[in-house]
Amino acid sequence: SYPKSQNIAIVDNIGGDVKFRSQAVKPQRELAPGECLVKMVCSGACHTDLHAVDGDWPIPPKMPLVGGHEGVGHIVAIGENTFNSPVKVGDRVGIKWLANSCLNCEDCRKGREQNCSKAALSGYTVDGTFQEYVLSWVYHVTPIPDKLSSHEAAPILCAGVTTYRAIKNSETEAGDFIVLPGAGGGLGHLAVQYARVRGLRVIAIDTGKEKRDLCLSLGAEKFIDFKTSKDIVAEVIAATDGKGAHSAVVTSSSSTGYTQALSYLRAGGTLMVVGLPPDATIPASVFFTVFRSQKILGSYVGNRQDAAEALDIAARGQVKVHHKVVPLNSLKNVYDGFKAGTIAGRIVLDISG
Ligand code: 8ID
Ligand code: ZN
Repeated sequence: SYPKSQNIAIVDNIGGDVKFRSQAVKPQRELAPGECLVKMVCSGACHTDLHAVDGDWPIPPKMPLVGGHEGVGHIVAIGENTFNSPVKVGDRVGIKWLANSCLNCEDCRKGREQNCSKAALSGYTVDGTFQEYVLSWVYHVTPIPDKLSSHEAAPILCAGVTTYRAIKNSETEAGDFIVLPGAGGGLGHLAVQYARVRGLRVIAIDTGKEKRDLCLSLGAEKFIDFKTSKDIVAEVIAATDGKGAHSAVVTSSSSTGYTQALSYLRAGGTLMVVGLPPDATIPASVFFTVFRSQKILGSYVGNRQDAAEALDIAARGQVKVHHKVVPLNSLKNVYDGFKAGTIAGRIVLDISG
């Protein structure tokens, strides 16, 4: 059993302030087959949550909106007549960006659940994890390995899964060079580590002493400060035996992170498009894309298998989330931190102890 009402963090309209109020929780008897209710312990805050509040992407979010898509909690109820549930009441599970999908269309069958036309997106098209009780779906919640604390697991559910998949698909091998613009942020600092797990040589790009120290401590072999560097392309080329990098995974939330990427990749190199700055384009020369055999690949979060793999690597201690824990009611300060670019690693919001 669980209470009839709960505390939520909600935004009423695009660009609006975060408000905290109480709202009814869906009663057990009203849960549809396949639905479950998860009592949140904590949730990471992703830059995407700020894009949603600002409404700066081409596809608008629902409003009013409870944001959040990196949550961990315990299942407190499952809809009656749920067929073959992979989880049970009491299980600790994660809620990621992809809250639900049909599992039967061509995209789902091919493992690209993210592209399902019926996908439900946490904290975007359905209410997300910045609340005490989240309505979710048993076939899509992510079991959390016992060895990981909830606070360490939460950011893996978006930042971890996304960078794990992007690096896995970056067409690189051990010993190759990978450039990571945005390396000091939430996605980026996990990208540094997932890249190291694969034996890649990391060139981190971001700004400021805190992010520099973080990236170098996580195993980047070079850090380039995008605010003070006079020539980012030349610095990357010099750091990569004069030939350029094999891949770049851009997790910068500003379009400038993409500007030089194709110029510092070597022939045959792969640009992984991950960061989602508003109104951004990737200007690529047709001639040089062909002449240098370069690839540009969009990479969108990850499927259930990517989530299991990314969590397993973290549970074995090979990737650690650098995080600060604050209460849910500091969400507005977190958004200010994203705007100012002052968050190194991730912030995890405590929802209930
Ligand atoms: O599935 C996806 N593709 C996906 C999943 C999750 C998040 C995409 N995202 C998107 C977010 O919507 C956001 O646009 O990835 C971007 C990064 O999310 P984040 O890691 O949560 O944001 P952050 O912690 O603010 O990190 C961004 C970093 O970029 C740096 C900033 O200093 C910050 O550390 N940065 C910027 I702004 N401009 C840069 C530049 N020109 C830069 N780093 C290098 N070069
Ligand atoms: Zn995210």
